[in-house]
Amino acid sequence: MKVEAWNLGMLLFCLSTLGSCRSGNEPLQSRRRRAPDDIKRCSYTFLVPQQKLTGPICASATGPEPEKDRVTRMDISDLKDVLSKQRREIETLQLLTDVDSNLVNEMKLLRKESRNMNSRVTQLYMQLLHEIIRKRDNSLELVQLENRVMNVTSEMLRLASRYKELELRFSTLAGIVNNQSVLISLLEEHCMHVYGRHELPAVPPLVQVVPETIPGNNNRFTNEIHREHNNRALPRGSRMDVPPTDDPRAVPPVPQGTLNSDGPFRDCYQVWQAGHSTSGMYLLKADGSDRLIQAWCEQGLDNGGWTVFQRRKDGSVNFFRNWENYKKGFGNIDGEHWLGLENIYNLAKQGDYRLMVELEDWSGKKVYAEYSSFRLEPEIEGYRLRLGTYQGNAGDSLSSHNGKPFTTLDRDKDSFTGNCAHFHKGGWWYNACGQTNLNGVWYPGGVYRSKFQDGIFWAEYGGGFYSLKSVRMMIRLID
Ligand SMILES: [Ca+2]
Repeated sequence: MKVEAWNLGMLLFCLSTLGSCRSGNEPLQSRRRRAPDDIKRCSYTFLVPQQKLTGPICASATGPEPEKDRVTRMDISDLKDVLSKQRREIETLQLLTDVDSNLVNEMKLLRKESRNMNSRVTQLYMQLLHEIIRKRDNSLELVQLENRVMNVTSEMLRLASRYKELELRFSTLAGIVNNQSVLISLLEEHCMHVYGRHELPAVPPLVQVVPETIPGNNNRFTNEIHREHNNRALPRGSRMDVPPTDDPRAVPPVPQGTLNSDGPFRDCYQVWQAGHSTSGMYLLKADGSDRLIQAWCEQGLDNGGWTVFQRRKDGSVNFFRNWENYKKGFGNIDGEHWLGLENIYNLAKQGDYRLMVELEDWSGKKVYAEYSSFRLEPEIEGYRLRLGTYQGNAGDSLSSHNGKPFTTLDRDKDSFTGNCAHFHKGGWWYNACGQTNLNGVWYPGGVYRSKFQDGIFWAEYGGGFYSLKSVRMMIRLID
């Protein structure tokens, strides 16, 4: 029996009985040939086909044929070979797969690294950008600085040129002032001849009409030039606009700042000893006086303890006043003021005092004149001035006034034939008339133009026609 192809699950059933053995697929001729030998035998043969066998498989009722068995084994062997080969291929593929997996991991790592590198590159780029911007800003600042330096330089040059112009104008005007003084004298002499008058009102001699040295080289203007450039009005108390005053409202000095609640003290030295180291207004009551007064104590100068009795600083107070005003005092304690002759007399008679005169010119420079002792005689003696010896850097312009009584507009006690207070526009211890008056007219700008020397002048420092910017007179008990 020969089968060309086998299907899975196919079963060949051969049944042999007496006289017959049949198979559905057996050829009829074969059956006929075997009939006499197999008549009393019956056998069953089951053939189970193997999967995927391509070659022919033969079966026989007489047992397996040796040739056919060998073919089957070879096939099996072949199949095993094929299987083995396929297994190797699978293993190879497995290896390749592993390799691929490793490659994939490496690729992932590389991608991650690449991302990190990108991030780093971005960061570096930002840093670079920032650096470029910063350098550009620095360059701009440098350019601006250079521009400012150039502007300042050009401004300096402009000011230097302006200064030279002004110096030239000053020289011209100083010459005019001198010429006018001479001219005035000539005119007065001429008038005397023309009108047959042999006596003219006496005029006090002038001191240093135009000083050789003027304080503060930066302010060589006359007050007239100053007004011209600053469009300012005439100074207060000048001859033209302010007459002498005896305004009672300004008597005594009016306090405007904050008054220290402690006190009263006998003077600012006692204030200082009591531990008050701040300059300001304090209540004083001199020994032997029944009057309480307010005064400015200067605690920041030369160990403190200075009682200020006169101050000029801005022209805010008119000093062209009568005897009663000068006796009681006027002005504002924290500004321009005169403490009053009677108060100064009472304070200074309490002990041994020294006097400090502080002067400031229009360039801001301060100088001082100090006198080793200071006191006044009583009113009946006209508050005569008693001074000790001078020391300082302002020059001594006050010693020539030593021993002189006080003169005001309405009480002439000076050595001059006329009234010095009239010419100098303020009460003072005049001689005839003298080297200084710190109660004159406050002229802004320094050098001023006037027929008489009526500014705030100190002949030794600036001459008679230089009006100081600020002055103070103060006394302190000698330790
Ligand atoms: Ca006189």
